[in-house]
Amino acid sequence: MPPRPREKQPLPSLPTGPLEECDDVTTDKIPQTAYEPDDRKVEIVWRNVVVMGILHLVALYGLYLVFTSAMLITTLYGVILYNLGGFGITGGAHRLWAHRAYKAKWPLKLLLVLCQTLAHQNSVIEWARDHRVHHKFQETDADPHNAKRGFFFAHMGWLLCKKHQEVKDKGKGVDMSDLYAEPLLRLQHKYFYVLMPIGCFVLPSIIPVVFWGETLMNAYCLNILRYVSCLHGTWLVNSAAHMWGSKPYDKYISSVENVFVSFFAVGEGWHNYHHTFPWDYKAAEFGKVNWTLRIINLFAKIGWAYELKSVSKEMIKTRVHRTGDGSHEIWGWGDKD
Ligand code: ST9
Ligand code: ZN
Ligand code: ZN
Repeated sequence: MPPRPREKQPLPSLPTGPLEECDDVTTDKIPQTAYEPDDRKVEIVWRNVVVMGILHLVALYGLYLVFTSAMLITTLYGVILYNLGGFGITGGAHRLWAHRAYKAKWPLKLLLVLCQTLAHQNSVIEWARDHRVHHKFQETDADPHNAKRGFFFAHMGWLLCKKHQEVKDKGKGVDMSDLYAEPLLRLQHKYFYVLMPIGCFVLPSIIPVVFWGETLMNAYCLNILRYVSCLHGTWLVNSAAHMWGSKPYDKYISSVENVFVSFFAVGEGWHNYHHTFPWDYKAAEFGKVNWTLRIINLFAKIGWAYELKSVSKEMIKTRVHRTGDGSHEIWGWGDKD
């Protein structure tokens, strides 16, 4: 007799609801899906593999040019663009729009959208949708970059294949109405494939040629290097900061505190804190290696950023004692922020 096909277990119902539920309640008790690894059929999107492959080759050549023929000012310009794009992701797509951790006046929103377009990690709306789904269903198949599927998948593999059906099914329940209500975000989303090529590739490559006489080849390749580096800086938060580091706030989740990631991710490596208290605009308990925090604070001084949400010391302390791994003393020692 042929073996009976394995019966699928019914999926447990996952919590759905408003963004406010993305707090310790959901991160603590997220149920696992009944999918077996066998059900995770990987449907590779070859277009993305080819595009990413070419981008990486050009970036490597750009790195070679940095040490051979590029002008120093072009390299410095690349570092500045890396940080500007990074701030568009951290201060804009992440803390402002995905988490609503603070409010911003329109000039800051405009600046953030421009910087986020420079970083090209999809439109703010698409970025924030994937990220809200990541928080809500972390480490399940509904998490777009589920770290349980290994370093490469969490880092960049998830962008090279079709999303798991669970991401789409469960993702539908995540409220995005607040972002669609913002005309600036709707505009960026609608015209993304016009704005992004100009903002991320054309203008950044032309500026060094026009303003300080760099060759187009050097300017173009160094800009691709800047773009690809910024992608990896961001992707490290999904991979390394879900694998290697301490868990002072919640030892039951995979995200960790990782200073190395924080350095490259403009302050977003304090990921155990962030998943425990996702509404905190600091995305960390302290101000160490948190460039994004410094910049938001500067904007708060001139009134462009306001209603900054945070977490009381008392709440952090209670949580550290309840679910921390005991490493809090090491990280918090001597910090006066
Ligand atoms: C990039 C993004 O790199 C990186 C994000 C990283 C996030 C990190 C977060 C960490 C914290 C913050 C740290 C910041 C640090 C910054 C440091 C800076 C130095 N919910 O997607 P499709 C449905 S992008 C609900 O095509 P496929 C929906 O109906 C890099 N529904 O799925 C959708 O239709 P529509 C450049 C969802 O076909 C439909 O499915 N960009 C959801 O499986 C189809 O959606 C690329 O490489 C959801 N979450 O294709 C492009 N998702 O949209 C990569 C989908 O019309 N993307 N649905 O509503 C792709 O090519 C494709 O998405 C795919 C999947 C091939 C990956
Ligand atoms: Zn995460
Ligand atoms: Zn987040």
